[in-house]
Amino acid sequence: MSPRLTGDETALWRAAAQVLDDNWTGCGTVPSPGLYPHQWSWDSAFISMGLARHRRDRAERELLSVFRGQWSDGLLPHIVFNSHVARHAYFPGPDLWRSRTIPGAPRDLDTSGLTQPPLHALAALRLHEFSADAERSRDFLARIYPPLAAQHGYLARHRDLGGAGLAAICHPWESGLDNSPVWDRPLAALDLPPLAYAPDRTRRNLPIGLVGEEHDRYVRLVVLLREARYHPGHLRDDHPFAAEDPLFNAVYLASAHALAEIAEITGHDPLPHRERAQRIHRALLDRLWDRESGCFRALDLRTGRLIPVVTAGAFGPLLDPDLPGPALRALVELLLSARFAGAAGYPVPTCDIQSACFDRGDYWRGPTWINTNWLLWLGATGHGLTVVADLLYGSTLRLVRQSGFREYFDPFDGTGRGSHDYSWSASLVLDLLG
Ligand code: 9WN
Repeated sequence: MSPRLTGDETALWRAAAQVLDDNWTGCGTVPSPGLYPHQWSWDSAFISMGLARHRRDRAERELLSVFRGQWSDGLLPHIVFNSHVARHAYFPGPDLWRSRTIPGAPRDLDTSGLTQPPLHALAALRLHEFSADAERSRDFLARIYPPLAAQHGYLARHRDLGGAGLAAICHPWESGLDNSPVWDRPLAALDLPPLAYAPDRTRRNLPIGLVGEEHDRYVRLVVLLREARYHPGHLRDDHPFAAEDPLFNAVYLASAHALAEIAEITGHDPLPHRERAQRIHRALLDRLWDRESGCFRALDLRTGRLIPVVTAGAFGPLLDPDLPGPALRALVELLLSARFAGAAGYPVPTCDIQSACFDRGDYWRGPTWINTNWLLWLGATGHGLTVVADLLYGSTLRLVRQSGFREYFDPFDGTGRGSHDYSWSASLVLDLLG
């Protein structure tokens, strides 16, 4: 804990640290005690950065343990299932994915067959930057470099479906922003045959908005992937959902830069990572920048069109250190406009407030989340946008002071929603407080 903290900040810091202690399972951290009882990939990356300020050894274990689930082709699954948790505690559990039947997937544990935004290299480098023991930290980087490089190799080899250097996602869950209105159209275009299972519409472990036909479509996409044995050829040629998302790719880009630095520190060749970062940078601008609306949008690879709705994902490329001035200025203008900053005093909501899809209470369709605001804060800080960064910093802390470490928040009055004691909300507050 930094000695510079005020009394009020110290109390907040302690409360956040307590959440992480309570959600620690012995080798990793659950996103939330009841709702998400396994280990999620990008959650662990966010969580490790808070742990770095609190329990350094756990921060490293958190990141390493998520890589236990990595497949031999480099795929880093978005869920690593805890075998001590009842199989029905979370749906979809291991029975939907059947990962152990797939050659190259781990034999000794169950995983999903999808990935999530590849934030891990960025997290690993941040752990190193805030380490008090440089030598030990270099050993950690040396250990985690090969799986990180394999993760990026997988994305470049098997997910560059558009051929320009971006990684495509094949399921809304891969975006991390599951029911974002961005995915409404591609999901609606999906054929939904009669279900082969009886959905439990009353399931308590599904967040609001995920119960119903939308969730059936999520499951349908998984069944298609599983039937194709998660084969890269299926993703390229047949899978009905394929999109290039600006937030996913901005995280990929920031992590590619981080990986180049890690390569240098650990005596590997940084050049391939730098070249990859350059390609992602170019492709983001060439393919996802929409000059007319002055922001980034997701590209539906199945229709070849940019998806019209503007969400918090549009600001993801603030994480690009080489973002050209005009694009940077346009993003800041949009961020501070009534469409995103209309919610006075609270951080950025997940959807354009003026869009017909906006819903202040529904998960990723409007509410404010700590992780997206932390990413924007990091991007703004990197560009020296101190006013924007300070706004995001102050309003994020205000939110958790008011409502605690909730999963998400009403963007107009800050009311907490979803699960309590949500790990990344706590962890990123530790990172902000420093
Ligand atoms: C599906 C764990 C995860 C986060 C995602 C968030 C939510 C899962 C769900 O919870 O997704 O992966 O059941 O809705 O959308 O970003 O990683 O916290």
